[in-house]
Amino acid sequence: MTITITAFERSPDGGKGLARDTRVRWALEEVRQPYEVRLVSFKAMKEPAHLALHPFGQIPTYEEGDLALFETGAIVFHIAQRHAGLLPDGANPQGANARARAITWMFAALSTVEPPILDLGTARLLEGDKPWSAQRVPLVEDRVRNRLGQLSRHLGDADWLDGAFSAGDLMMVSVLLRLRASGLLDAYPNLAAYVARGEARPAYKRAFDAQLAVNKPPAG
Ligand code: GTB
Repeated sequence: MTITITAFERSPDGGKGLARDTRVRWALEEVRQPYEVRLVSFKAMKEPAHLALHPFGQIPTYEEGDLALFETGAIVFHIAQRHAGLLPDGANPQGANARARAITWMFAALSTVEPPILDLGTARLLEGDKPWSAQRVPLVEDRVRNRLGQLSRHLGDADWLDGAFSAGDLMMVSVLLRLRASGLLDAYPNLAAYVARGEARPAYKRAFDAQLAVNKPPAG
């Protein structure tokens, strides 16, 4: 069955991997599933046809036959459940536990690490002109540093969060990538190296290149 995802017709970052279709593309590339991309404008995202797929009028969405999904956590989890390569095989009790832990890291990325990172983006970009911004930004930065310190201590000198690369790492690296421009990751060399390891995966590179190609300015 054909898999179709949606992505920005024009991504605000010029297709440099920050829009969330990157993590879905990456997951599909890891499990070697071909997919099609329907590009949507900001206007089309708020129109009934797209709202029928995504009640919040956002990208990405995922369609496969009768199934339509939104939320990158649910989409990547679905891909990982359906295809081998992103979660440990849960057939035996040890594998089942490893699989549960990898899923735990997906949730940790989305519900514990991503929120302060998103807050920082909001504080810096959307609220930078508010009179209280100079007080708020350092507070949010401290919350991000707190999470990075905790994650850095857990990772130690391991390559991945829990044994082999999993959907948990895919999600965590995707979340941390959003911090690159802030410079906050630089204080945690093991996390910076972790993110670089994620980006060096051939599947990530294919996903990144495909997104960039969409956003390339026309020649001439
Ligand atoms: N929780 C949802 C998920 O994980 O799927 C969040 C989806 C989401 O935030 N989608 C954004 C969107 O559609 C695009 S990714 N926004 C349009 C809208 O809400 O109207 C967020 C994003 C966009 C662009 C950049 N960038 O260019 O730097 C970074 C992140």
